[in-house]
This record gives sequence, C-alpha cells and structure tokens, in this order.
Amino acid sequence: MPEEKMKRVILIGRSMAGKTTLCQYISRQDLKYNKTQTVEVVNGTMIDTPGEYLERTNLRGALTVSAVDADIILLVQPANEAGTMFPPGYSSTFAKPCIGVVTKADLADEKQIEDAKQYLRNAGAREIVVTSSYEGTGFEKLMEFLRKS
Ligand SMILES: Nc1nc2c(ncn2[C@@H]2O[C@H](COP(=O)(O)OP(=O)(O)O)[C@@H](O)[C@H]2O)c(=O)[nH]1
Ligand SMILES: [Mg+2]
Repeated sequence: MPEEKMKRVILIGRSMAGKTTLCQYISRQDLKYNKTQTVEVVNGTMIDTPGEYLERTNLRGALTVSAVDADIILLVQPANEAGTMFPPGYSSTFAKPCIGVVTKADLADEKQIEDAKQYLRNAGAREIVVTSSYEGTGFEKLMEFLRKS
C-alpha cells in the first residue's frame, strides 16, 4: 500500500507481543528480528514502540505522547499470553480509534484466542482482528482498518 494511502498507525503491546513482526509484515519488510529500543517509524506510516513503555507504568506517558502523531492505535495482544498488560479502559487514554490485534494465533487454541479478544475488548478496542504473521492470516481485515477512506 503506498504510504500516502495508509493511516498513521501506532503499535502498543508488551515485549515479544509480535509488534515489530506485525509492522514488518504490513510494510513487507523482511521478517528480520530487531529488538525495538526506542520509538521507530517504519515505512513512514507506522510507529513501532518498545514493550517496556507499556510494561513500566512510569514510561506509559511516552506512549501517550507518541500516539499524538497517529490516526489509529493498534493494541497488540499475543494469543498465547495468559493475562494482559492492558488495563481496563486503556483506550480512553487516547482520543483516537483503537483496534485490537491478536497476534500469534498459530500458537494458541480457540479458548486462548477468545480470552485475548476479551482482554482487548476490556481495554476498549472497538474492532478486533486475529492474526498470525507466521501463517499470514488476518491481514486483509486489518488492512481495511488501516486504509484511508
Ligand atoms: N508463532 C508466531 N510467532 C510470532 C508471530 N509474530 C511474532 N512472532 C515471534 O515472537 C517473537 C517476538 O516478536 P516481535 O515482533 O519482536 O515482538 P515485539 O517485542 O512486540 O516487537 C519473535 O520471536 C517473533 O518471531 C506469529 O504470528 N506467530
Ligand atoms: Mg519490537
């Protein structure tokens, strides 16, 4: 997708949630793994963030500030995680639409996927997509939300 047709996106989620992989998948970059140390802009449209910004409450403000540049927030929840880093109503921190993205569906069973969706609903995600970057599933629906209308 040419970058001018894509909304500006910010990806938020714990370390190892699959944010960078998702970002790279979307931007068709190599699925090469680099640990994100700081906020990075990928492909001109996506803001990738370090998990530590969510995990350490004193750094969460950095996410709120970084999100100012985004049109849409992606809350990234790995399907194989028991529990979530997102507090209930987290989306209200941002005056922007929040989409929940379940990652690593290939590593989880139906029950785990349902739990992950419920965590994202509780966080305030208005739409939820289930993806696997390894199997390439869920991206058509996700891209619909990222396209400018
Ligand atoms: N099985 C599986 N592993 C994934 C998927 N997405 C990411 N991973 C793996 O999860 C780990 C963390 O991914 P990364 O994108 O770096 O997470 P980040 O810390 O949120 O940026 C890496 O080893 C990835 O290869 C997926 O859809 N399925
Ligand atoms: Mg990362």
